[in-house]
Amino acid sequence: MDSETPMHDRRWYALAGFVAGAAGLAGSVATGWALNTTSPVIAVAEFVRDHTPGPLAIKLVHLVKHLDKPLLITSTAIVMLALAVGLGLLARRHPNRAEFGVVVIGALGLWAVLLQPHTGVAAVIAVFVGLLAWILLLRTLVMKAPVEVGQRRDFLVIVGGVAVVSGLALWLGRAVDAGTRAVEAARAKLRLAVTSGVEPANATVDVPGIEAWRTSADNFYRIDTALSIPAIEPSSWSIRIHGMVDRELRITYDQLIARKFSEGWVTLCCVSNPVGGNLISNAYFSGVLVRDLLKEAGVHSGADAVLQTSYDGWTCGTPIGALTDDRMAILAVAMNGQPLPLEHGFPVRTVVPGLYGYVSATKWVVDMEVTQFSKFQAYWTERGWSQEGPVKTESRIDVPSNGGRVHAGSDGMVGIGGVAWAQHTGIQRVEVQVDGGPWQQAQLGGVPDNDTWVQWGLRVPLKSGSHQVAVRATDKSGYTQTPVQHDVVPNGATGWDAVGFSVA
Ligand SMILES: Nc1nc2c(c(=O)[nH]1)N[C@H]1C(S)=C(S)[C@@H](COP(=O)(O)O)O[C@H]1N2
Ligand SMILES: [Mo]
Repeated sequence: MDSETPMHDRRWYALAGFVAGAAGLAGSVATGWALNTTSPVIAVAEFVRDHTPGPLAIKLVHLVKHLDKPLLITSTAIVMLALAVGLGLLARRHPNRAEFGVVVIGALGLWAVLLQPHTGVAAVIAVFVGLLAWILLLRTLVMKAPVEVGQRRDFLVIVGGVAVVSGLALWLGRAVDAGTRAVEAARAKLRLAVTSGVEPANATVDVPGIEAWRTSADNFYRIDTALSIPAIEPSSWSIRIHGMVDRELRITYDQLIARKFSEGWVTLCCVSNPVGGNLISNAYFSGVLVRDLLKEAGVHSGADAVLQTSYDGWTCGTPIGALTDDRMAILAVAMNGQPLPLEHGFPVRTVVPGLYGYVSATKWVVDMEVTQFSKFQAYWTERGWSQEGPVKTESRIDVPSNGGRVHAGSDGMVGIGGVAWAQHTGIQRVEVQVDGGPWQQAQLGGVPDNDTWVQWGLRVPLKSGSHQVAVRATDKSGYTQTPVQHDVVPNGATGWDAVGFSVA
């Protein structure tokens, strides 16, 4: 019995440290939610995100897919909890040093919070709530740590109580989540003079299983670095256009939506979309032409870039040519006839046909600085991605799926189809190669212009057994997709998509 006591003893302190730390983190996260601000846990996770080398970040994101954000936040919390356990153990002999350790962690959290844009008093309050809860609980629990068996029950009751209160605080904070609710409500009230677009009558090729030509807002791919989605009231949004211009502009949301809207179909694509991947979507966007705004501002000669900044501090550099030529580069306020969803940039985002999202499609955009590429680095160029990111001509096979098993029709034919894109250049031709044979031209669906993807399809006679199909597109500049497989870094993947399947 006696020899066991020290061992148990340490476990109680570890538990005290864990519970105090967990309650502190919960307190700060709950306060952050309730006050619609960041919490130190998220801020530290964002710090880790911003300091992970670019190529490594991409590999990790590909490895864990859409779990990247939850995983990053969870592992940050786990590291913090491990530190909390350590401080609990330290408190057994050196309670003052342990409390000092908590203060140091709190200071680091505060520093990470202050590094984020748009942190106000609320974010600082969230840190202090967490810090206070952590220290007070550590002090209390360490004093109550059981020395004798008879005291264990009391201790566990306190620990259980703390856990319940922390859970409640998190639940309450989530429920309050005042900012997001208010913004969702403001979004629901908006009545924008926009339309939802009419799909070209022949957009859909007659091969079942090809991804829908129009992507619904719910199915639209989502890529961003935001660990918590910015909640911005339209009434508090404005954009500043400045830098190498004759007159600086500041435009509020009401001023923006009072202007003439341009509308059109645009297929957005992510530079990290691998061959055959689905980080590409097509929707009808409505907004105000950037070139009109730049004209009003009066761009100086010598400017070659616009440095865009989002509300949450993400940046990208867009060639000024793509924002001032005849393409529909807009500050978009709606997608498929509805105000942008929060996760796609509400209330205003940039959309530029022909460029990958990482150099153009700023969500929650609040600042445009007319400048020169030689004068800045943006979020992804700092991490090794190219300065310029025109979308590469590509094509994808949707059916049959790779490794799939299909049935031939009664006529012995099998449908093959997918999508091809060369935004702002246009697709001329799509060809399909079956089992290494000659290239056969596929039928193309209709498109409104060159800024969207195009469906392609054909039916081929196939005997039962296994087959291989490859696809390649040729764009209207005459370029045919190279078979050379290239990784997504630094400016987009190349290569032919191919699938193997069997016919039953
Ligand atoms: N504020 C902000 N805007 C952003 C990003 C981001 O991380 N933050 N990511 C860009 C990238 S890489 C892409 S591909 C598109 C994706 O837009 P979507 O999520 O609406 O599809 O947004 C772009 N705009
Ligand atoms: Mo992207």
